[in-house]
Amino acid sequence: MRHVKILLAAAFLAGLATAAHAQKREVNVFNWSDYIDPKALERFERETGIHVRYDVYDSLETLEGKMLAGHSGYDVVVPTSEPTFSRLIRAGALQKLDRAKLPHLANLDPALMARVASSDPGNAYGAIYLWGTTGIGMDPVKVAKLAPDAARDSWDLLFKPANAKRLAACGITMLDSAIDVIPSVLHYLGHDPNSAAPADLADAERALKAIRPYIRNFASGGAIEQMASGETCLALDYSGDVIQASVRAKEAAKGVSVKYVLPREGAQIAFDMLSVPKDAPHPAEALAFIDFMLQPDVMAGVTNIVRYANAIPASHDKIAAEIAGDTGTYPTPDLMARTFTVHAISADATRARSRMWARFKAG
Ligand code: N2P
Repeated sequence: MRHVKILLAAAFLAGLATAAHAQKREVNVFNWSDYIDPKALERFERETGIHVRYDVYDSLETLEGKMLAGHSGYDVVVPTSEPTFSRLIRAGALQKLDRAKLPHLANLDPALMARVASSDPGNAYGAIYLWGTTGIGMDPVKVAKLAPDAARDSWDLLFKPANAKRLAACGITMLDSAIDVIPSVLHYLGHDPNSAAPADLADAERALKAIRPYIRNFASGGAIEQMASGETCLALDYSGDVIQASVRAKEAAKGVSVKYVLPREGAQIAFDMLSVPKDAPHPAEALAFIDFMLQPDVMAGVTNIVRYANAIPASHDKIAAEIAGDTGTYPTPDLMARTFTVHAISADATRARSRMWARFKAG
């Protein structure tokens, strides 16, 4: 009898073990494309035993659509502070971070977190992952050949139709995102990048339509491949993506050179925020993942690979000198002072911008 009991107990325990195995801990991460150090994911899995399912998106429009629809199944998402992160907070699509579970939050630069507090009062919903600017990627050699008299540190290179016309010969690529492009155009034209005034939007539409014939293609999620391969010599693009392209072009050694420029008129600065959807199926694992990422050596590894700045000062001495010293990744104070952030605009204004964007793309 006693023997039978032991056997039953053993069978019960084995059953439990199988159930535990079937429910292996996991975390579903949804991040921007080309925005991770794969070694960080491996190390997280090794150290925590939590399996990472990792998906990518290539525009804020895609991320926002999934989040607002709900039941995305994601545990960690990385929306840009404005307009998406702040809009998701207001829509109730994210949950407050449990600070007690995030000891490494203390590693974040308080000055940078304070900049994000206008989108997220009290920094209740997000931790800065990486940040960057949206400016111009170019092959300086080809650009100098086709437009020798054009200033190479100005939005004029792209937005002056005479320049765009000459550079069309070596290829112009534009980010396929109204959210990213329209504020830059408004700012270039001397309007408030957050303007919802129909007259300002009409002005931006005129400016975009004037260069439409010279745009070869629209890129989702950045133009890394197009720039690295030399298919394109000018792109309105995210800073780190252009710098990744410059690294790939150098490695390929096929005569393509790529450079990122934060135009002198100023550029949008964007903070991408680690955050947790309201209906995340694995909130505890989400916090474990976020806290893991906020360690100086992990974030240094990410910056070394993706070439975007992070917000953890203690990571700096672990970042390769040529990256820490690259003003494309870490802008000088003077360039930094010329950056601007956007706000979320009304739903009506957003719709007007999307319609304008569709008309512009259709040409
Ligand atoms: C995409 C990176 C996007 C950064 N590779 C947007 N701030």
